[in-house]
Amino acid sequence: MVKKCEAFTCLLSALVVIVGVVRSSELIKTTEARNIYNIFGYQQEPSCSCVCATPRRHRGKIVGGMETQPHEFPWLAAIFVDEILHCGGTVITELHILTAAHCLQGTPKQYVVVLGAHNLHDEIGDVYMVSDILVHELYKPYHHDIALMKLARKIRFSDVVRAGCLPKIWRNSYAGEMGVVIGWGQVGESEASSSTLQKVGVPIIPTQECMKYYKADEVSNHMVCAGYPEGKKDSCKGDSGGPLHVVSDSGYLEIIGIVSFGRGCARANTPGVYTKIADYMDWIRFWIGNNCLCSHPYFQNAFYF
Ligand code: 4AZ
Repeated sequence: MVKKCEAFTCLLSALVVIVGVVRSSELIKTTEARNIYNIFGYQQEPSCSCVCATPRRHRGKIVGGMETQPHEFPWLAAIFVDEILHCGGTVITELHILTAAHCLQGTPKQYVVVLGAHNLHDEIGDVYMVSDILVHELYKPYHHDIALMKLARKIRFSDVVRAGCLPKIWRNSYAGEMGVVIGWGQVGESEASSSTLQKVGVPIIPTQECMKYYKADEVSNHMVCAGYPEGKKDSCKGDSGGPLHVVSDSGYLEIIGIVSFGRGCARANTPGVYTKIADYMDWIRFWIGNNCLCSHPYFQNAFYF
């Protein structure tokens, strides 16, 4: 009897030691992974099992743009008020839509979010009610134009509904890169909005240069500006709150801006102005709380132009 007990205790101790070794090696692996991320200057995100962005590879209105492939940008949200398109937005967690503060000046029950849509007239996508609105506490036109919507129920992810990738590494400037902006907004300054989703490429210019085209207190370093000197291609009314993308080093689309404002649309020497998301990542992380952001894909060949 005594001997049996000793054997059992031995077995138990051995089990405890084995479990301990396995768990501590897992801990070392995680710590190493963290250190590798830190060496390359990556932010450590609490990431979900999901991967953001899309494996779709399409070559490529908004103003001066072209129709997207259906569901080419499955992170785009259409925000409606009284059944009229009000703004765009981006799915960033299974409960949150990132958009512009100037899009959310009402109460949650006024807004309806539609996901997985392409032609807003033909078919309607998945419909979500809004339970909460979080507008940046320092928002005043045109500054800190960023807000989150919390949906009343979790998003059902699918082939046509998935989260977008937010900036992974903080960047001072995106000047010289081609931005891709999308939306169902007006296809000209005095024209109607588009029923099908449009995309357009707009070159990102230095924010210092952009300040010359606007009044002194309108443009800040927390903004990204994009447009051709001759105008012609731009975001417009109705595109507000939607995403501005660049192709990341690994080839997938990274969402770096939120359509914010401009003087008219597609005018010469009048770039479109976007909220620079990289400057607000801590604000976003704080308000999404325990809801994680999807991991970034390792590599993707994307052809967008
Ligand atoms: C707007 O009124 C608006 N050209 C959005 C973007 C731009 C201009 C106006 C940028 O919502």
